[in-house]
Amino acid sequence: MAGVVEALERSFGSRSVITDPEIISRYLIDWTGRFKGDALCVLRPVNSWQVQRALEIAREFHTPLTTQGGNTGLVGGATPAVRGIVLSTELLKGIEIDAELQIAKVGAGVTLSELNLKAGEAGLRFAVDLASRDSATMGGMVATNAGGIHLIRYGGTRQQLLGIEAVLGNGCLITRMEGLLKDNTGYDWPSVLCGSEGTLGVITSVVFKLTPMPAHRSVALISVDTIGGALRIMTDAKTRFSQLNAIELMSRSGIELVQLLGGDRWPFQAIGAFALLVELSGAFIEVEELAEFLDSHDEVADAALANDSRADGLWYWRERHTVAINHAGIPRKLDVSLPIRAIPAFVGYVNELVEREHPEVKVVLFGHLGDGNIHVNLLNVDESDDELDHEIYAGVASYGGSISAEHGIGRAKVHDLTLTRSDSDIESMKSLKRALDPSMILNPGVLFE
Ligand code: 2HG
Ligand code: ZN
Repeated sequence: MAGVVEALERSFGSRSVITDPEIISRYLIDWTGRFKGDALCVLRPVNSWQVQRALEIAREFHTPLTTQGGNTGLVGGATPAVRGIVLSTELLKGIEIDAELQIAKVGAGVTLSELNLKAGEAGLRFAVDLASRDSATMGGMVATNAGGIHLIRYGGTRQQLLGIEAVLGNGCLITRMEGLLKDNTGYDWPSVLCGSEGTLGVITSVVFKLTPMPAHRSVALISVDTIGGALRIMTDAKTRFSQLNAIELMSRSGIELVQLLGGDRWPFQAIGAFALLVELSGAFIEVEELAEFLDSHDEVADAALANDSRADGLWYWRERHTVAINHAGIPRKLDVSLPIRAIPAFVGYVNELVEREHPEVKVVLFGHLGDGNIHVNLLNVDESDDELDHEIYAGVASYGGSISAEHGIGRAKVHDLTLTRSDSDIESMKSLKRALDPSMILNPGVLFE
């Protein structure tokens, strides 16, 4: 590894290669504060040629290279597990909107908000949305196949992806930036790289489908006493409303933490065991139908409705969860998905397990109920104690779920991958890794042990 920083400086100039410990410290810790790392330097390339050259140097000096976008991933996938180079995509900017084709070509370092600001000028938007929109980058969203709050309607990031430019670990620059809606010419690199968590290559640009910006939005915040009741409201809403955009779940412990932030006031007298947030959006406003639906539903304990720009006030309660949890401590984040029918049993399993074996642990359950994705957050867990995580993941596997719904495996879940992936499955993924990253320098410690 000796000499790698000097080699990078010779190629890129010393201003692009950051070694100042104070400046690089922010690249070495994840958003939750749980994952930490170290680096020889942070490199900020401005184009794909520079990325290619950086990988060449990393290979030559056998130096690990971890790619980092907005650093909002929650499984440690962008925090270096091994001391090497951190390649930040933050200068890979550039947004081209084609309003006629409704597509966008964007640099990997463009944030979701930046893309939406530009797409909005043409009356369009990117269909995937998430609370970290001001920091999350499009390259990172592709690398993790981010899901977000609109998945029930539009699918996740993979479903929006039409093209990619990336430098693979073997040094090859792959360019598929035509943005065609149909293109069956061999292995689909966009799909292969989407969700690969930086282990196969460095994504430099992407092409996405865009979707028309809805003219209206109606949102309901609903208090519910049981998780079974929440599921019944959801099933009925799915059959009733064609403009359904999101069905999100919260529970009392999370709402209480958001309340501690001291912002808005909870709109109901008491905080019920669970709350749902339902959003409809599209060309016409459906607030009366929504009100009538909620009035007539037995499971609704309380409900508040808001339209258009006022809807953000209700979203506040859902979107502040991650920040509120971070305020309370360093959380364990178990992002899992389950067959929707199994959710009540799973919620019961988690609560009973914690009460029985780890009463000191605070459980915060929330997530994207509409697609079966529950974010199990655990507070007050000893740093070195992974037992509870494993038991919950084992429960997820026994209910036929997945140990990662939308955040990826990162460093957090490498030991649990075998719960839901067979040996031959993992071995085949490793063969792909060896073929595309033969020097094994990309994101070591991520995805595989
Ligand atoms: C969300 O849905 C994100 O808000 C973050 O996926 C989830 O903080 C979490 O556990
Ligand atoms: Zn989520």
